[in-house]
Amino acid sequence: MTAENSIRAFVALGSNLAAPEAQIREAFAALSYLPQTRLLAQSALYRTAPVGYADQPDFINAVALVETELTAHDLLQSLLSIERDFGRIRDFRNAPRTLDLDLLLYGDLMFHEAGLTLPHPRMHERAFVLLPLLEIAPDCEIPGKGKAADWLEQVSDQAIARVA
Ligand code: PH2
Ligand code: MG
Ligand code: MG
Repeated sequence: MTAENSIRAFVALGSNLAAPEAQIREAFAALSYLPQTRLLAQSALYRTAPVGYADQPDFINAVALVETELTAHDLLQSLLSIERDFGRIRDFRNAPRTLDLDLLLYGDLMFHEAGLTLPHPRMHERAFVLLPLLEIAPDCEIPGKGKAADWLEQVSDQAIARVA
């Protein structure tokens, strides 16, 4: 059942430590168990070269679409709590991680405060977000940025391959 006050939100998943493929598959399951939330779609897994801090292993990335009655803040807190359950240690910015769950879009909300910016401020610059996102939502619009598909060309230099 779809509640009247439900919102569709997209979540980016990433891992490059401790069996990343298994981390991402288990993270999809954890998202499906969130309260007041349904997992509507999950992308394939993608192997991606690190963007930014380069001296670390390749990542496995994916994107999930959920429908939720949680507020954006509560959803974010739930994602951070799943990261902790998966043993995430916050060493330094962009450090290797067992699991990173980033809230990309929460309906068409545009919002900014310390700790939460929507849409995610770097999502349109990252092939590891755009490709899995477009796989499950080809017509996706990024509020303030336009069609997600129109940003693909600008990330064509970033290495990414769908996991068989
Ligand atoms: N996450 C980052 C920085 N760089 N690169 C890849 N390939 N995948 C990621 O998930 C990723 C990254 C910050 O969260
Ligand atoms: Mg991230
Ligand atoms: Mg994060």
